[in-house]
Amino acid sequence: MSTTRRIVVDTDTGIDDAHTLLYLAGRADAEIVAVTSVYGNCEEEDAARNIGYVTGLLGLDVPVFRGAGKPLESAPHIAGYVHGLDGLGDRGYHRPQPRDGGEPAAEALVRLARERPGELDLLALGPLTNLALALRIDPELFTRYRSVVLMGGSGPYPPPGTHLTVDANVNNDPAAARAVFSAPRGELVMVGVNVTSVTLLQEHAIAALRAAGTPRARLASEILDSYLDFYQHHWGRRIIPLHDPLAAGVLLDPGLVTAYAVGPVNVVRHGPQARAHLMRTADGLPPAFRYEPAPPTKVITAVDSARFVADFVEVLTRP
Ligand SMILES: [Ca+2]
Repeated sequence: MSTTRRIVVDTDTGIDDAHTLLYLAGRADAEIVAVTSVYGNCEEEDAARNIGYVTGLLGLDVPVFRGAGKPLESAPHIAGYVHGLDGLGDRGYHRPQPRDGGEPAAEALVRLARERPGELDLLALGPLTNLALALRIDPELFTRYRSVVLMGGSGPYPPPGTHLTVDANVNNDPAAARAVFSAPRGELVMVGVNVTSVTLLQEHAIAALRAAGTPRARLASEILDSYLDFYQHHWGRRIIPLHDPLAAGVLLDPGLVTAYAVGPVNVVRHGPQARAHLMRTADGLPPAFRYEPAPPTKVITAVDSARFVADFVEVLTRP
């Protein structure tokens, strides 16, 4: 049996999404079957252009299906101050529209899974709008994927006193996230900011990317500047979290996961911000309030960050 994971990537192609496509393309055990675009880090049109730009640089002939331009129930909030207005750090790249796959992203997500049941993995790296729209067409959609792995959510409730990080993917479209976390599934894996924001590409790793000179490493480091400008205000250092790449790493190598919990995930509001939490405290207990029942999600609570970051740098700097 082949150990290659055949992956459909749903992406709001900003900087860490581009890093993820570069990483997947460099892994011998991954095949990108199709890519669907969604607004989020940038406008949907820019996400599609960025998918075309990155796959073109890699020489990949992958169908691209255009997806949602806004959340289910509200206007999009585009974080141009994080990823640049164009999603790739405003480097002025020539980014023609990729050839259109010929059907909307939601329909493509359904068709691909029905054509190859149990064979494909779905990796969701943006707001969950396309997935929610696909679930309206086929409520059993997730059961047709080998697994669904998403970058999003915030893990269990954190220990009291912990700084709360908001995850843009859930916060951008809480209604879509609600639909996703309540849908029937085979395996749904949540790789949330509780683990991605502590999986850091530090100064020496960024220097290694800049020094490598390979096309993959060059693009990966060129687009970092606006991201570093933003994140330096978090830690006082020019380092970044590998949000989306870690989700790809967990999909390809579940051995990276050193701890996880399984249970219902609800989308909850803290003031203006929405978060997806496992309905468990940091001690593994149910929360003190009533919550909605939901099918079990595998919620990652710890990973071997050092091993993942080393692999990420190795793959991107390989000649
Ligand atoms: Ca993303």
